[in-house]
Amino acid sequence: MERVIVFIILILSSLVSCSSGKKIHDESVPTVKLREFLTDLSGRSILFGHQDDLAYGIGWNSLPGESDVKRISGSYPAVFGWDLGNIGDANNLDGVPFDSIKVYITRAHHMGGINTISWHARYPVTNFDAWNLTSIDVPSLLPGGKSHLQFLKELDLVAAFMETLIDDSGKPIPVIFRPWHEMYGNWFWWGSATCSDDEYRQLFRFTVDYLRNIRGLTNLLIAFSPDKNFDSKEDYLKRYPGDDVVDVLGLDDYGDFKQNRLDLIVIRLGIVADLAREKGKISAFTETGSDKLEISNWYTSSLLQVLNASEKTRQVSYVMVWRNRDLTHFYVPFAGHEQAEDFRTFVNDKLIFLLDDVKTMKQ
Ligand code: BMA
Repeated sequence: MERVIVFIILILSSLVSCSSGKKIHDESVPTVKLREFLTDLSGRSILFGHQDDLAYGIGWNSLPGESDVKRISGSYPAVFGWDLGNIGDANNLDGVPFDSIKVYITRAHHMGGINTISWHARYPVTNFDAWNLTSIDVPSLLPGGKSHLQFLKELDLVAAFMETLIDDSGKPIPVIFRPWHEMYGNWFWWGSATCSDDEYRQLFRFTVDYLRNIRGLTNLLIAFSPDKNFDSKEDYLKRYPGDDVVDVLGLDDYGDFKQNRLDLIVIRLGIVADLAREKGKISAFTETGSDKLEISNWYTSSLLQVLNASEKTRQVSYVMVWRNRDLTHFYVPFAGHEQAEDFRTFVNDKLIFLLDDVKTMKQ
């Protein structure tokens, strides 16, 4: 009897601490260490990341061990970005086989890296790509809507992919999932042109609820990553789906660099950092870059300047640049590129951490 009472008390007290929002340190939850690592890092160093880093680069594709960041700096990046666009096909929207993405994610995890996954989702009803705004009806995807089952099919594909991310000892690999990004812009079907704020929040909340509570995934930290179209905390939060479904507050910003408005990026990262601190969340510069490195010495003259601008910008836990597709679309310099040395200067800065720096905790 006594045992039963103790058991009941334990259950009740755990329910109380859950409902009061207290974070419980439970090592069996796959995301616990990742969350703690990123939180501890904040204000000390900023991890550097690269989209599709292990999959291909300038002049190579599917070469085991290769990485454009490693080629030019000697180390892999600390953060590895991947995308689930065209899930259900053999290859993702940028031609990377999903089976290979799983291998890369596992490899990156075993090397001590962090994986983040975006989703340039096709519209589930027409299968048109993420940028096609024809016949969009977001409420029809939500529970009770006429296309809800088609949306569930897509989410099931995402869940099935996430479920297969298992490390060599059989444990789920934690990843930062970043769905429905750049939602204040008007270029994606979940953006401002075709989806209201309220519909957006429902779409986001349903996605996370389904993956975590219906499909039971325990390995996802969820990132909310607006584009640059906000000027205040209130603007940033217009589509915020809620503290209970978001772990990482992000920013995707390319345009302010292009227009040489470093001041605006500093303000926007400051808003993200303030909100992250108030809410007890992680902040990240989830996507950025200068395509073809058209901005001279972009890494030290632009990116490092904004990251190092203030105590707030230094709170950012990682920064990730986009992919190196080919000579007409790349963000990390390759051997012989005139900004190769500038990139090395950037990564040698004590604020910036590549994978080797995480291992040695560079001073
Ligand atoms: C864009 C470009 C596209 C790509 C898309 C999704 O920024 O790189 O070529 O298909 O991202 O990765």
